[in-house]
Amino acid sequence: MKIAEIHIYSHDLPVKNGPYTMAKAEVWALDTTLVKLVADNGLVGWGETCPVGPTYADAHAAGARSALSQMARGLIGVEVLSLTLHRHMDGLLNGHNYAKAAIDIAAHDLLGKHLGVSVSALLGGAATNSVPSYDATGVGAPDDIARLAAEKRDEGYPRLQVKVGGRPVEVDIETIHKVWQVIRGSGMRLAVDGNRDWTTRDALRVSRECPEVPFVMEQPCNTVEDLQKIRPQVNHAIYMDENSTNLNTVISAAGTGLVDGFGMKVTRIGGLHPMRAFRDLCEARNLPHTCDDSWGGDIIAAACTHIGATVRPDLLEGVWLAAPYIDGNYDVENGIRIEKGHIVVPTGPGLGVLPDESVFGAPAASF
Ligand code: 0XW
Ligand code: MG
Repeated sequence: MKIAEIHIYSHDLPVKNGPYTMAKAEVWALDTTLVKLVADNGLVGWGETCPVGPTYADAHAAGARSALSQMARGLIGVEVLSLTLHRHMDGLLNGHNYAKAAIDIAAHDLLGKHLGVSVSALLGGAATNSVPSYDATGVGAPDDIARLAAEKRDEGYPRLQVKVGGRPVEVDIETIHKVWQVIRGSGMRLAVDGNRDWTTRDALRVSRECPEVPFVMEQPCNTVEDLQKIRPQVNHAIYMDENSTNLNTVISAAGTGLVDGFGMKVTRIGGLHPMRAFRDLCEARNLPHTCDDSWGGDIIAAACTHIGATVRPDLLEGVWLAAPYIDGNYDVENGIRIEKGHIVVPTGPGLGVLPDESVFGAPAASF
């Protein structure tokens, strides 16, 4: 089965009850990119990539479409096999994992449909039919975030990620204490995500002033060097998110014991093929991790859910989706939904989600 056509779409996703606020970004609407691969046997596969604004990572919406257009002609006629496709893409364009991920996801969708199996089966087999999600609060006032924590606890979320940074660190410390008062004893796990904003001075202070709160410190500072500096000095577990840009960084971070786990994005690492290797490396080192993406609709949500379902359950920190911030679904019947803090794994074939493509309008480019 070979790639016969590639269509690239752009679609606007306004943030429900926006904005969504992180330390380094405030977003009101996201511009997602969808890829439709048509195979020479007529089968169709879908992929998606949606950077959460232009400052969260080395990624932006127009960049995704531009990188996809750069590679598209060279991918026509290539066999739909994930390793083959990745080697081809790397021969056409250096880097730009987040764009390559859309092709990779569409190829997995196509392969699953071709073989009549779900993407989780292709990825080694689902360990569960329902994966845990987690709620990620925006950056907000301590009392508001504590109120939200109580709501999410009662809704059934097993984990909460509180966003911090971009303001005096005292307010972050107050937020952490107030949230812990609310969720303590409930079994809800807590991550505190600085989204690269804290200085190492701030991170050390937070760890020192919250000794009784067992949170995971997620991407507190900007660089790997910052993490190396605070690592021997903090009492909290450290997870790497934004810095884990490819398998090479992951191998170094895991192999040197720099981190205790990862917040991982399927598109940042390049799609489901590298994500599978990431999953296996983490399992070999007993490192927990998430299987998220930064934003996007049903297609990327299905991809995250399928890979999440294959992770050894005690190592899966959760699958974060933008679904609660998006009105409607691309696939009204089988669209991905979070209920009681969990997501039902689609049964397939492929991703198990069939978008109504009239929602996306005419393609931005076709090859
Ligand atoms: C909470 N997320 C998974 C969603 C936003 O894109 C940011 C991200 C993170 O953990 O940094
Ligand atoms: Mg994060």
